[in-house]
Amino acid sequence: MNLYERMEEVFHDAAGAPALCCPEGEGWSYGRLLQATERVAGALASLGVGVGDRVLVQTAKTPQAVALYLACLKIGAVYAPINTAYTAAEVAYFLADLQPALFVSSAPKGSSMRGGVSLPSRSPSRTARPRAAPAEGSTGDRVRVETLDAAGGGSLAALAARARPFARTVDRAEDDIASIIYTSGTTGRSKGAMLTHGNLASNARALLASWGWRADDVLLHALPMFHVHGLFVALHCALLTATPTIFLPKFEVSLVLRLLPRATVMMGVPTFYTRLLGAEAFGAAPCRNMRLFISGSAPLAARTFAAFEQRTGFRILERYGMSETLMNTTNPLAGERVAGTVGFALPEVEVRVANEAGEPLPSGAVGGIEVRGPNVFRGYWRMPEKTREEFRADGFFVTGDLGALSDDGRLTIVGREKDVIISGGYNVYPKEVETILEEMPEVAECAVVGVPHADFGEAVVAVVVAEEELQQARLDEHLRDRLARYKQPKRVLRVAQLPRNAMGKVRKNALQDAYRGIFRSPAER
Ligand code: MLC
Ligand code: AMP
Repeated sequence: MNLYERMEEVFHDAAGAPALCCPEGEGWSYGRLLQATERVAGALASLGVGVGDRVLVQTAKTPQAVALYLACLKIGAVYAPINTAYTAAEVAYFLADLQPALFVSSAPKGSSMRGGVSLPSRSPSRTARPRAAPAEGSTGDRVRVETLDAAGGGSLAALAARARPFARTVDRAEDDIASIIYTSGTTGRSKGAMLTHGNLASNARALLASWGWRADDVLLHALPMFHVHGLFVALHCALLTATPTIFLPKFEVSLVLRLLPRATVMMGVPTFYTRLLGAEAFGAAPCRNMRLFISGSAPLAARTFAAFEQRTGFRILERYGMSETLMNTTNPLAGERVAGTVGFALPEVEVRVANEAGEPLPSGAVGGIEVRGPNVFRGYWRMPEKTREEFRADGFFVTGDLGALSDDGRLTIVGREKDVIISGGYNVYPKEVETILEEMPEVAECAVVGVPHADFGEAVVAVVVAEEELQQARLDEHLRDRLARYKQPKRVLRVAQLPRNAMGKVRKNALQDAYRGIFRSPAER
């Protein structure tokens, strides 16, 4: 039941076929990926990483990083990737929460983490940083740190080159954990969603069938590899069929335009599509070999869907998922793709819209979206209470999204119950940003909201009560080491007081209404 066992079978059969085609540097065949995975697995084993051990990973997107993911699966370790934009203070939280056996970082040699970092306690202060440790290796409360850099080098790569290949793939049961994906928590504390080998395998099967994956498909992969979209949804489709992936380090319009003619499928967040539409050279010509454009992670605006169809002739296929459940619904490959809807439940997945008590509502009614099936995660890492709170007695998971089902089972998402901003496909939790801003002595109080933004869909805006206007330099200095750049407010607005309801709660809707035009040109307002 180890997911890697399935991959290994197809890799062997396709050893000479292209696996990861990089625009710069050499491409990797499936045979090379197989060998690299065995060597990295050997390196991990030589470091004492074994079954059930967590490996925290914050590295650039490279073929070596793919081999590291696969090696973790192979040896039964738990792969826990995190955003490369996180600061040292943010990383300290993950180290403390995950208690990993190994941290693989892209930090260059000689950086403060060389040789290991002290493991912070499980509830470090928000600003705790990993402290440099003098000696190599990890013992006791120290975490071993190895590096994997953007050029494919680093201490882990060097170890792998010398390591004895680890040939065996460790047996795993369906409900053994393969990966922990951190999703930010509404209280400001990130929660680790535990995904099992069974979750990953069943969801990949459902997607391959629903999207009619073909032996001659070529995936254009420009998503980051630390979220379920780029890592599981996209990569698994290609790996489990041993089809080639055009593997880009990041999304860049000019690179995508150049390589799109070689691809048949692309997956992206809506920002990918709005940025492509913003390029004059983009049209039907570069899409000549494409068969499918897929969008997810954030709402795809109906106007983007329409503009894309007009420019290219393609109707983007929108699907809906989340870290805790992988993919839940998809618009059909063959039937009508309706803009503004996220389609039908995937095979074996049950989706319902329910009231606050978890009672299903009739079609057309708006309520909470709940999901049950082999795709749904096992729970939050070391947070049994949080896990219990978000599951119904009958096993449905409460997603925190709001929606309605049509008579024939098509889902439309209409909003979110959870206080989260989705900016360019990244989730930003207002609470986390508010807490950090309120640490500034000049900020009496603040509220963070998402407002419409042409590029990111939503942008983070902070509304602060402060004696004086906040100096940009002070803000930058305060936020630099505490908060990943993409979470930092794109605009900070000072007000005399925040609007509150009778209960004293900040009326965030009123703030969103007041500022919904700030990123629009006067003509759009
Ligand atoms: C980058 N920046 C962002 C941002 N990404 N700001 C807000 N929101 C974002 N998403 C900021 C940087 O901090 C920097 O700020 C500036 O933009 C340029 O940085 P960059 O690295 O050059 O950005 P760019 O390459 O343009 O990235 C934009 C992007 C990227 C949209 C291509 O964010 C991206 O790849 N997003 C995909 C996220 C994703 O994979 N989500 C899936 C989650 S899984 P400054 O000020 O320093 O210039 C999930 C489940 C599901 O949701 O259903 O799939
Ligand atoms: P994450 O926690 O990063 O996995 O983000 C998951 C969230 O992204 C979901 O709960 C939704 O709110 C949102 N999401 C994913 N796909 C879509 C979509 N197609 N339309 C609207 N929201 C989406």
